[in-house]
Amino acid sequence: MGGHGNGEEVELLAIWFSPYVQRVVWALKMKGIDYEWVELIFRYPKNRNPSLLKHNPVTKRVPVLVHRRRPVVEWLVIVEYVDETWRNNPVLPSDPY
Ligand SMILES: N[C@@H](CCC(=O)N[C@@H](CS)C(=O)NCC(=O)O)C(=O)O
Repeated sequence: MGGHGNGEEVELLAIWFSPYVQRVVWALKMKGIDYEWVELIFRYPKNRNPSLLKHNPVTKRVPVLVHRRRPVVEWLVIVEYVDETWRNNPVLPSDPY
């Protein structure tokens, strides 16, 4: 079951140590979007997550944002997508402390 951004299903295919993934996490947080974190295992390349192969078969890299079952890839594209899709959501001020 995915998280819900404005009542819509949102999943983030991710690995915890990726700086590219973290940039997307910040964008989603700043827009107040709920999402499901889908942690992938990259240790065994031949056994990649089927969800990743399905949603990003060309580069097979994360982050991949899956919104309404449609994938968006490349972190900068995803950040733009989040900004434009939830345009009416205020950007939450970040607290540095
Ligand atoms: N150009 C991609 C880079 C993403 C990327 O390199 N992700 C790494 C994790 S930091 C990855 O998925 N590596 C898996 C692999 O190369 O097999 C973006 O902008 O999102």
